[in-house]
Amino acid sequence: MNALASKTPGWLDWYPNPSVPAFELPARTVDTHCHVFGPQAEFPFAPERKYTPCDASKDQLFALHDHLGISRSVIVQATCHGADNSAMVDAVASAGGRARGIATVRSDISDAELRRLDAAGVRGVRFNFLKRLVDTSPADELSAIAARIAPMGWHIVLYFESADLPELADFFGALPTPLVVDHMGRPDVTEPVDGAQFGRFLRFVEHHDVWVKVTCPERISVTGPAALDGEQHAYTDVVPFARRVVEEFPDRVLWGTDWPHPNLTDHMPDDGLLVDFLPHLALTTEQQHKLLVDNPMRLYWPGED
Ligand code: 0GY
Repeated sequence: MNALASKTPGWLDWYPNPSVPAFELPARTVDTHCHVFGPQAEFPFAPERKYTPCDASKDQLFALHDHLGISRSVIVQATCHGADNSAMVDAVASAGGRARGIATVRSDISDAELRRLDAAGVRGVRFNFLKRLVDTSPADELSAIAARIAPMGWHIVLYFESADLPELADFFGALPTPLVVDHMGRPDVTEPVDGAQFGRFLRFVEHHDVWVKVTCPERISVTGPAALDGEQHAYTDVVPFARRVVEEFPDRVLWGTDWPHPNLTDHMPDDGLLVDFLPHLALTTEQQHKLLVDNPMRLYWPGED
């Protein structure tokens, strides 16, 4: 067997002993954005990957979910595995119907493989526009993939940065499936929440069939994990952005942990504290229930309780 690849220098491993959150998640909470990495010895990373992470296995993910009180998950193919969806599919299969998957596929994927992924619990593909993570496929290839998955009832998960929305919006708007946007479209939280950039994102959501993941305060924040004066919680600068999305689109927001938090460079969040961030962005019990249970169940387990 080949030697295992070393982690990218400076790689931050996931938080080993997360706290017990003070905020009690409602029963049937869904984590709609998490990943598995390897384990590398069993599921090697893709040669074209842009980073080599630590291992983050399905058992470690499910243990975290048990600890936090999360019932179901949506496991998003991580870019370090390229278009080899084996580790993600294996994790979904192990969850006994309580996980769904989001795959990365190339335009030459066969119909049989698409059907196999569907039967395994995959419900969408991810189109990633972050150059530090992937060499994005040409638009015509993405359109061809979209046309093939639309009849299967799948959706497209979009990962982009807010500054890139103007040039991507027409392409996104023409896609034939529901869209799910990662991490609120990565707003620049040093800009005003009422400013042009976030306004453009909110109008995009308003006018299209879009769901928004209100995720990754730890990735978006500039003020970081320390509580600021007058605020008893971390990631203070993200709150107005997340709250705005939850208030404007209560029926189209989703939440997730983003465990094992790839490519963070300055700190690794305590996943228990990420749960405790939730009541700052979804203020009412009704908003919380929609965000954590009703919305993800409708999208990923339609018709199921
Ligand atoms: C995230 C964010 C990142 C990475 C990936 O698949 C991935 O490699 O999604 C990132 O580096 O911003 O959503 O997990």
